[in-house]
Amino acid sequence: MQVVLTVPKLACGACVDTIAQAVRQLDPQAQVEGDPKTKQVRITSGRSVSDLRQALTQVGYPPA
Ligand SMILES: [Cu+2]
Repeated sequence: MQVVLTVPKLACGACVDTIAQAVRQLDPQAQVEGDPKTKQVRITSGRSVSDLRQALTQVGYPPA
């Protein structure tokens, strides 16, 4: 499943790394791409959208 979340606080590559680590704790095989310009994070994983949203919120990047 692929999901695109808008993350207003996504500002740089380090933010993307933090988000990617959080997602991989849920799903080690997840693919995570983030673009600080568009504030969009594209996640490919087997986890539900609500699990992913919660993981991002827990590390300080709540999706819009
Ligand atoms: Cu950053």
